[in-house]
Amino acid sequence: MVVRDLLAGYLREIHYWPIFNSSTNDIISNADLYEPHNAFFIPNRMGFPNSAISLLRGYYNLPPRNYFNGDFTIMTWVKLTDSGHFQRFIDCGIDKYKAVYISLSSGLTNKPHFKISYDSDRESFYALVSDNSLVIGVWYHLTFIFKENFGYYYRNGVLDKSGILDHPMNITRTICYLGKSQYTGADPDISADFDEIKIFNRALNADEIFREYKKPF
Ligand SMILES: [Ca+2]
Repeated sequence: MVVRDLLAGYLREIHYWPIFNSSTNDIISNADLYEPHNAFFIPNRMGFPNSAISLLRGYYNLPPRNYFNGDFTIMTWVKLTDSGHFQRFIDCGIDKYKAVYISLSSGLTNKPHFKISYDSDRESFYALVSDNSLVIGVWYHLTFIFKENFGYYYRNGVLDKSGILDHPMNITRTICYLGKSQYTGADPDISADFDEIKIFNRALNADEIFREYKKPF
């Protein structure tokens, strides 16, 4: 039962960056994080050495892939270590108006902000903005979902916010960052620690998200 569930869960992930043994490789699809800037390996939240990454106004690149092409789920463990104007978790597209981007702060509020811009020369009208600030120095499990025109944001396995979002384009995303904005100059690189980053090519349900949150690693 447990083995079958684990295997089924594993197979539904399309990208998984567990961060361990000083590696930022994607162990499912080889979309290895590369060219780190101001990035360091640190103990994860359980104290295992070299099992999480710390970005201090830093970022990684993600290789070109079609990461988001319909319903999707992206999740991570994250701990903010400083505030920053729209500092990014992920910013991934072909230019800044054709991108999926998730900030861990709307403005300087530390309230997560989720937006998908589609095939235009301006930002999407729609955005999902949490009403609840993340506390600096606290680990959270955050999940962002797109499903049939709606976005959903879960914090520690519990739904925090939902609302209309634009669709992601079905494209190979050639400009893709962990921790960096395409609005260079306006938004600083992030100061945060990350661990256990996963992307699924479908919308996980509430039970599945809670199980991910409860996984002991
Ligand atoms: Ca890890």
